[in-house]
Amino acid sequence: MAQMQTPNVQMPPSRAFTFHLDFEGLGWLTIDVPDAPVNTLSRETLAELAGIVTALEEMASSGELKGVVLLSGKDSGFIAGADITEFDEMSDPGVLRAALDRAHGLFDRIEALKVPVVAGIHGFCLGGGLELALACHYRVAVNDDRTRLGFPEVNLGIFPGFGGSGRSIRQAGPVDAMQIMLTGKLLRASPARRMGLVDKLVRVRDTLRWEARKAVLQARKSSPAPFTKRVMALGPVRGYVANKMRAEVGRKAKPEHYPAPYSLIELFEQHGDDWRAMKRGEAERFIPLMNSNTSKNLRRVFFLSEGLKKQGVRGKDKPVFRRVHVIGAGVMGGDIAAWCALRGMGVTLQDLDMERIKPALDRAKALFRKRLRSKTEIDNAVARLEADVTGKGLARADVVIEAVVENLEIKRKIFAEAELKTRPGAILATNTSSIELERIAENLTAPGRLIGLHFFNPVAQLPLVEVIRSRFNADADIARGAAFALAIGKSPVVVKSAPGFLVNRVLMPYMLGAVQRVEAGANKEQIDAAAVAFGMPMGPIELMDTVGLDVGKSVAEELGNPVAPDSQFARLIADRKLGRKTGQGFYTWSNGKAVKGEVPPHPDLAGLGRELVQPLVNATAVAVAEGVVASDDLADIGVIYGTGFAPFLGGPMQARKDGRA
Ligand code: T1G
Repeated sequence: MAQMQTPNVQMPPSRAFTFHLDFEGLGWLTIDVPDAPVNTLSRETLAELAGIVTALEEMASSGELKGVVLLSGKDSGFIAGADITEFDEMSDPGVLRAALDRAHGLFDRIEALKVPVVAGIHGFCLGGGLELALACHYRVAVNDDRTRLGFPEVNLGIFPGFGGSGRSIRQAGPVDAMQIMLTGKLLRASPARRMGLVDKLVRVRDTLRWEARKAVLQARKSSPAPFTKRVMALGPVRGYVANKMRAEVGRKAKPEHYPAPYSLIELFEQHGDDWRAMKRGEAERFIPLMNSNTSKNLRRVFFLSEGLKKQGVRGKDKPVFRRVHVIGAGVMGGDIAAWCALRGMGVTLQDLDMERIKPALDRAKALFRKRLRSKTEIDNAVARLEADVTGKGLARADVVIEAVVENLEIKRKIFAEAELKTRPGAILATNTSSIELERIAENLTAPGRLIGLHFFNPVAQLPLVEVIRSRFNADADIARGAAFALAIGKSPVVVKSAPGFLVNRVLMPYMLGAVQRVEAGANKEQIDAAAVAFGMPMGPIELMDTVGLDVGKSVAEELGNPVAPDSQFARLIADRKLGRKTGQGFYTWSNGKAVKGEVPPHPDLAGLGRELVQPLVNATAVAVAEGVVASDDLADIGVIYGTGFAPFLGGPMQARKDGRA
């Protein structure tokens, strides 16, 4: 370790930064925001950095300073971005503009320092953190599985506001840079290096310092993107590229719902060939976006999702889960087993014979190939998922998840056996979507061991797991269930054991209401288009076909809304036209897609959509009132994560409060 020198220039006091000058004249600047799990750039932290940069400028001028290395002192990573908790208090455009101008000025000064400034990156380097790294002259990153770089701002209804729009284009070229800003996609170190956002990779964090030191002493500078990339932002090509980006974004988000990506594309269209102009143009667009309803709601959704992480058991009592035994190798059981194996668990998948288990293993392999990069990782995941016809995995399991047919007697039998064969601390969980837990658990010796872990189809896409609580469960049973859901990267929402729990309970009236309109002669394409115009990810009729009309019927009956025997719905079921899985339901399905006709014109499609979701909003309010879910916030995040309900509206309860649903 280089011994420390006392700089001739006095460093200002700082809570978030430490600095020392070594015998070679290298300044080692470490950010470690106190009492926080991750580093974020609050106004206070940025003000401290500004004072430090003033001292660095003086030391560089005096020749005392040969270069600066910026590192993070946190294990979690480099910097997670600007401090989102401050955004609501900066709603005044003048306050926000001044804050942005200060940040821009500060980052410009860092870039203008007369000595090399090198960023050493490990773990998260996101948003404003990546923008700060891009203002440095050179970037070294640890090439391991924890390093992630990116601009998640678009998930908050904004886009990079500290100069990152221009600097990322300068480094990565317009197409790649815009792609990661428009999608919020996070990059591992190696792709970030290929893209030009990072200059050098090291294998482990310990060598960051060494490599960064070399970069300073050799005065290495990052190269801007080559002309072959930059050409995509020149002249008429830029307009063409901008339209392609607009079309791509339009496939997932409407401008009236999510203005940020469209505003960023306009900024690119205006200044994409001049990164400094791009950077200068950020603030006037950033400010209205930050104050938009969409951004306020998306920030709330972010903090609600962060709050879900606290539902598990944390700290020293945090349980460790290694082995999962899944009973039932159907679509849900197989996909739950595959997901657990993907997330590192050892999994045994039980069913009556190999013929039933093999399709699930095949689907799992396809998921591993899609989500994992190297052959080794794929092979390891495959090895973690074992067929288990005899159920030998029960005895070693930390968690048992039953996902068999919705038959009460079969479930009771399964748990009666599981209770005897599993270790006392093992979690017993059912993935039932409709049977109240009490009826499954009541004959067990320890009924409190049984909880619900209700996953959503497709398991690999939908983050929500409803952790179902029966009257037999203690808080600890539920906390362990939530901890397991978090351990496999899911978002747990605790829900009381009541018909339909939360998501099915609110979805069903919405879907059945739409079906009734179609039965009364409404056009199904128009109904679905209206729901999407409102902000749902998919229309209710297409959703019913996707879920399966037979499943819809059984959940409807469970909720006391039986399907009328003389209805088109009942006739479709009678004819085994069950939706996507049989190729025919309300729609004809081809290659997994609903074949849709033209949407008849409607004077206020979004207004019709708002009418359609009323049953969903009302059912959510009733679920909260009945204590099925503990609060409006948990209902909102649960419905957003379980149904894709318009995140830009903040969920059904927030939308109702805002008079938008
Ligand atoms: N601001 C404030 N708090 C933050 C934060 C942020 N940017 N990022 C994380 N936290 C808090 C989080 O609420 C939680 O707090 C703790 O830190 C993280 O613990 C100008 C404007 C980084 C992937 O959007 O995605 O930069 O609940 O358990 O699971 O262009 O946090 O513990 O009290 O979540 O390992 C852009 C958001 C900001 C990143 C870590 N950056 N953060 O997840 O840890 S906008 C983001 C995350 C911006 C500039 C713009 C995740 C994480 P608490 P954790 P984790």
